[in-house]
Amino acid sequence: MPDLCGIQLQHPVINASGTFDAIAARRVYGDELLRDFPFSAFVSKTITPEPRVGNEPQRIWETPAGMINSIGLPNKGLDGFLAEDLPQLAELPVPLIVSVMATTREEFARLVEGVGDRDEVAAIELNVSCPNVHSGLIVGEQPLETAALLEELRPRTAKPLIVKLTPNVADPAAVAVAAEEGGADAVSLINTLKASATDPLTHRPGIAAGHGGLSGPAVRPIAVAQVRAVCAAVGIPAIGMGGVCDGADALEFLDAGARLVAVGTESFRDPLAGRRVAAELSELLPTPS
Ligand code: RRO
Repeated sequence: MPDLCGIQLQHPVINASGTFDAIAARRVYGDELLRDFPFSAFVSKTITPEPRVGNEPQRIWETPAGMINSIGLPNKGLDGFLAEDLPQLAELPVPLIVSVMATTREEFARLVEGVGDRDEVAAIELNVSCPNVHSGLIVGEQPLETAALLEELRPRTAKPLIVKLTPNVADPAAVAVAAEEGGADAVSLINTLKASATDPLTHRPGIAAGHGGLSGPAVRPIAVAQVRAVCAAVGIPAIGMGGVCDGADALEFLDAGARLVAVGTESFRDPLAGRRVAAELSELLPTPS
């Protein structure tokens, strides 16, 4: 059984934040979803201190072997999440990881303390890599900013802190090392790759925001390369993701050094993909003796 920062998991396949709405899925599949949950841990959609409506549509653009998104973090804010979503997510039969994002260290601290105080929460993912919020600095693009953020947050919770890394830098391993030195317990990668597309009918960007983040099978070789580089540079565990569609894809990430693998874009095509990927992966892994 894999272990992530002391959290025991039934198998190595979890979801990528923002790609599986467990509350909506429960409405569709009922308690059947809980009996055979697709993932061994659940990562929430990223929340921010205050509610956000997200970006103007068009928010998604299909590309060859992938898609570009610029959703822009729609969410209920910390108080809305704690009051409305957390009780429902706590009913899932797997550990809960809450993803948080803010634009200042103080706001990050408010999120980490607010979420970290709750027994229902097993770990916190710090999203320092969203490509779709125009707040100026993306913390995860700079090792020094990443280390400073971790040094601020580390003393504020005993819960494991996972840093979600951006692929949009020359040296993701340098950011991962900074996160580790700041006290992170794990890293997850990759978030989406900065991308754009032109609508052939309007000759304007297909995404209203002008650009967004690319995900899906198209990004997998880049993700595998970055996971390999990060795992060679840090001692903390990595959660690898980027275009995982089947068990063989998942194995690529484990072979690159990842402890766990996340399924993202594939869940939009097949909401139960996580379950299938986990089953296929277990066929490919050697049986423990
Ligand atoms: O909401 C989004 O637009 C979004 C987020 Br928070 C993220 O981390 N990565 C992404 O591709 N989209």
